[in-house]
Formats: sequence, C-alpha cells, structure tokens
Amino acid sequence: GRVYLNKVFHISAEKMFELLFTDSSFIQRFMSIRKITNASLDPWQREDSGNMKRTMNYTIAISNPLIGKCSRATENQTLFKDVPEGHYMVDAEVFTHDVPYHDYFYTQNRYAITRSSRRKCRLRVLTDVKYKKQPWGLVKSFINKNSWSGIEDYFKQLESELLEEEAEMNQGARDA
Ligand code: YK8
Repeated sequence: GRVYLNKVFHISAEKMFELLFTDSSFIQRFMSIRKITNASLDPWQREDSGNMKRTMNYTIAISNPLIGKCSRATENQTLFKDVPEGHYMVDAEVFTHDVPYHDYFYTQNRYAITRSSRRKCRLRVLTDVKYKKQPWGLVKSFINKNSWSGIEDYFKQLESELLEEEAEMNQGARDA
C-alpha cells in the first residue's frame, strides 16, 4: 500500500470523524469541489460483528479524455469497533462501474484517526489497488498508473481542504 496522507491536525479525533464520515457541510463542500455528484449515502448500521457499515453511491468526474467524463462508483465503508477509545479506523472500498477494466480492480482506502491530544489528531490514509482478477501486464500497469495519480490528487486536495477547515475552526476559537 501507499500513504498519501499522514498528518497531525489541530482538530479533535471526534471532530475529524464527524467531518469525514457523517453528512457534514465539510464533506458536502469537498464533494462539490471534486465534482462528485448524485451522492446517496446510507446511515451507519451495526453488523453482528459489532462493526458499523454503510454504502455510498456517487458519480465522479474524470479529467482523463481516454476514459470518459464520468463514472458511477460505490464505496463500502466499515467502521471497526475494536480500536482504543477516541480512535477511529474506517476501511473504504471504492468500486468504479463505468471505467475500462472496472471489473478487474477496486481501491481500498484505510483511514486511521488517532487522538494525539484533546484538540489534536493524526489522520493517516493507507491506499491499495486490489485486483479481483489478474489482467494482462500492460493493462495492470495502465490501471495502476491511472489509479495512483487520481488517488494522489484526491488526497492532496483533501489535506489542503482540511488545513483550511482547521484554520477556520481555530480562528473561530480565538475570536470567541
Ligand atoms: C473516494 C481509483 C481509479 C479511478 C480512475 C480509474 C481509471 C481507470 C483507467 C483505465 C478514474 C472518492 C479513481 C481515481 C476515481 C476516483 C476514486 C476516488 C478518488 C483506463 C485503466 C473517489 C476515494 C477514491 C478512491 C479511488 C479513486 C479511483 O472517496 O483513475
């Protein structure tokens, strides 16, 4: 896997979870910046294992002219229960439905939010491109290359939007 985001923010772990994994205005704004549309999201639901699950469906805009302008995608998220208090671990599997070779691969993003103090947390995202079936070597390198560049771009922007949110939140705290 690869790590595209690993950073301490002046945001509590609880708040970070709320920003990223609830229907927050932050995530709504971020999706609109990324041109992610038609988003439908199910509420978190507890499984027998005690973990929570939810599914999101959305349409992503794609800038690569070889691929087409957009694709539908499904994201299955699991929130693990066996983590220390104040920490969060979410696995997100992203399946695209309309890109070439979409039946060969999916992306797994593992988000870890760890509490570093009452008002600070570390956000770390570990990403893997997973194969459901083995494609021809050239196709595989094509999929990898296009996936890594798209994912890197996404998490760079997520980091910069979170830094802005952090600045706004801490500005508000000073003014109060
Ligand atoms: C989530 C990984 C691959 C995919 C894309 C596939 C091209 C295939 C090319 C052929 C378009 C929001 C990506 C980047 C679409 C966006 C996905 C996002 C950013 C010719 C081989 C969507 C996180 C996420 C994970 C995987 C990303 C896709 O929250 O290149």
